[in-house]
Amino acid sequence: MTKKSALLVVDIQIDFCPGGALSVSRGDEVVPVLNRYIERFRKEGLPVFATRDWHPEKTSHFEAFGGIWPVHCVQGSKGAQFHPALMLPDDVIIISKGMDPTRDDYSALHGADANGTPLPEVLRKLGIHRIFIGGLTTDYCVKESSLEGLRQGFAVTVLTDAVRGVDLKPGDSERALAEINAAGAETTTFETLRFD
Ligand code: VGL
Ligand code: ZN
Repeated sequence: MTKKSALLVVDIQIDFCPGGALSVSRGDEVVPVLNRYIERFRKEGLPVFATRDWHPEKTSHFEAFGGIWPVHCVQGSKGAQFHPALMLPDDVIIISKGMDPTRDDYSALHGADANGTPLPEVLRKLGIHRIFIGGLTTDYCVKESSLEGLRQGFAVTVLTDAVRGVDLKPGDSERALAEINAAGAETTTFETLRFD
């Protein structure tokens, strides 16, 4: 049932790419790969979601206010913009997340669309049963969104050729992928991509 899958492109923003405020090593390498996925999903008539980390200036997520991160992806800032090479379709559904100044929260499933509708509700309304997840970062948003998606009853496939991690501790990304697998997610690369 090809009508029931969706693509979730996670946080392909300037601040997470080389030169950005919270730069992920080789983060920009996933952009052309994700562009291929986007094209493929659109060809199948499947919806494409793009999440963005979208923080207020003051949040407990940032070092200065008790968190672990440098200031990044502040709402409306240059660094919060999508990477200029990311080719989002006209009908992309943008999901903003990380807006609560009191919560250090990474899951895209806790984000909402432009109308404020939470992502899980948007997915259910569209009849989506499986989400394919790629983007940044493997050890935070990709991991938390995958685990939360599974907990909420969605099938999850991680696009292993289209993710990169922060790796604050060496091996964090590998451990994240192992954890996501153990929780019941599937994995694919572009070459082995199947809709079912
Ligand atoms: C993320 C680090 C800091 C993410 C967000 O979305 O993966 N990582 N803020
Ligand atoms: Zn953040």
